Amino acid sequence: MIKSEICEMLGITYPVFQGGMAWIADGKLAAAVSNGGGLGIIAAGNAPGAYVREEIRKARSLTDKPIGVNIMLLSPFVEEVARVVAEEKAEVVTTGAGNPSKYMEAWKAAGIRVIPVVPSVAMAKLMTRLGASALIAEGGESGGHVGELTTMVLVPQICDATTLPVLAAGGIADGRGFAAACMLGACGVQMGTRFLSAKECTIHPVYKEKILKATDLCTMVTGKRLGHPVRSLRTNFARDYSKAEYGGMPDEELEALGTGALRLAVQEGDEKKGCFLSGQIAAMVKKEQPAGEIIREVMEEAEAVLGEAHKWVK
Ligand code: TUI
Repeated sequence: MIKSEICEMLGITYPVFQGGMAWIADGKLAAAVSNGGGLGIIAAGNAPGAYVREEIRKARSLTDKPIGVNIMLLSPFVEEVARVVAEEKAEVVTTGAGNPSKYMEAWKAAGIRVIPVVPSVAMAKLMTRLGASALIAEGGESGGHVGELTTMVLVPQICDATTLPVLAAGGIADGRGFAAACMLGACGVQMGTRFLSAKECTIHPVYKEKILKATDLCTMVTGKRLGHPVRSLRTNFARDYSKAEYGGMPDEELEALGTGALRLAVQEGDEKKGCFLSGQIAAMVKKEQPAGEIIREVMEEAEAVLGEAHKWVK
């Protein structure tokens, strides 16, 4: 059985986090992942504090295992959500899309483990100095907001820059990816796209179907011009957005085009106006299954792959 320092630190069975996907990762999905032995993470996204509190309580009613909350630092509600997680005493806070420095003292004082996503060595060093418990090194293969570097390049550099445990994210959806992450120095992984296929993941059936039918070149990055590059499925909407982006549409109009697009994908399965966030690994997500089964399958395959690793040494 694969165990690592992050399991002991957090009291989880497997070193697998479920990504904090906005509009998607609710209390139900997070509880299913935590019950499956990983760390389930509720996404605050752009939602107000009251929503986050409700989802934490929902998760608590479904599991007695540790749970996390992901705070998207560009959210207009970031201040109140930061207070809610401290009040509700989530075991873990992960952060994305920015620098969480100003909240860290309060979270740590509330006994919360802070595990930021870091897209660069400089951010890894800063977070280490400020008392993060671990780091998530997320490469640009991931869905949603993406940094510059790939997982292959980012993970070993982050591992060299910190003494903290590092989880790898971006482009990981099976045991081979898990094993590769370990070889790069990570002690666990975070997966988002793979959990889109979980039975307990309540995205619109159109969204789930699109993930299950995805092929290798099925994603693209839009939004670079406004400073927030986002990876999503290559739909007509994404293509049109990209054309508008490079065709000189004014910033305000472009912003309006993207507003609400994620909700339309997740809740309505809207193929015309929805933005279906997805990582590049979607093509390897093949069937719907319970979250606990996903975790077991990934860990079993990882064990087999890591067990065979000696074959390379003659
Ligand atoms: O955050 C994510 N993925 C996301 S957030 C999101 S919602 C959104 N919608 C529209 C525009 C922007 C966001 C959808 N998907 N992943 C974690 C992540 N964090 N990836 C990269 C980063 C990151 C980037 C810059 C973390 C820190 C950072 O710091 C920059 C600085 O110096 O402040």
